[in-house]
Amino acid sequence: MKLYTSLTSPYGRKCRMAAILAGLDLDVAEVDYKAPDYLAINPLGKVPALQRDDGSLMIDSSVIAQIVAAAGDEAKVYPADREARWQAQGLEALADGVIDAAILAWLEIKRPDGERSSAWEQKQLGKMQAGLDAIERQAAGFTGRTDIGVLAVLACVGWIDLRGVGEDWRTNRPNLTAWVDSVSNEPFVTRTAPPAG
Ligand SMILES: N[C@@H](CCC(=O)N[C@@H](CS)C(=O)NCC(=O)O)C(=O)O
Repeated sequence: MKLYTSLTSPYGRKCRMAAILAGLDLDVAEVDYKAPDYLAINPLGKVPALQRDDGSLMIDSSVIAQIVAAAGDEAKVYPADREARWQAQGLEALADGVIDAAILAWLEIKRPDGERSSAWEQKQLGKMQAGLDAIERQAAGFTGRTDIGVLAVLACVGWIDLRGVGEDWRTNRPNLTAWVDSVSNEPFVTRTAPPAG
């Protein structure tokens, strides 16, 4: 299996963290999703994408993470208990939604003056903040967890820090802040951190 991703992609990072926790030595190919030759691999031009050993390509991080984890110690990332798994995947969807909104806000902020919609930017920042508030309400229960939900949360706040989108996510989110700090030296966090700069 080969994972095509950029090293700054939060969705790709979630898959890379899942691989480490499942004990898999995943082949990671760094790609520029804007490069024309990458479109020949993934016509949508998005990362991550997973090339499986049979040559087939799978897209979307929520699918890729499941395939990757299933090749190793799956229970580290996807709880065997059905309800716990649904809860973890629900949290993943929430954190991915926060990333989606944060990326849309960031892209808007980068647009040249005159093309930029302040209303759109504020709408996406509002979704991002509301999603982070919802994550904060669950964060007291994150201790000891390594499932796909908390991995998505880590990828999410890591990307927001990288790009500096909106006000600091730590403000008024003590539980999330304390938990993120508590896992910051774990190998699955440090080995997947986006390159600085
Ligand atoms: N839902 C997708 C989102 C993937 C995505 O949007 N990735 C970004 C990079 S972080 C991308 O490829 N953007 C390029 C584009 O949309 O053209 C997933 O979870 O994999």
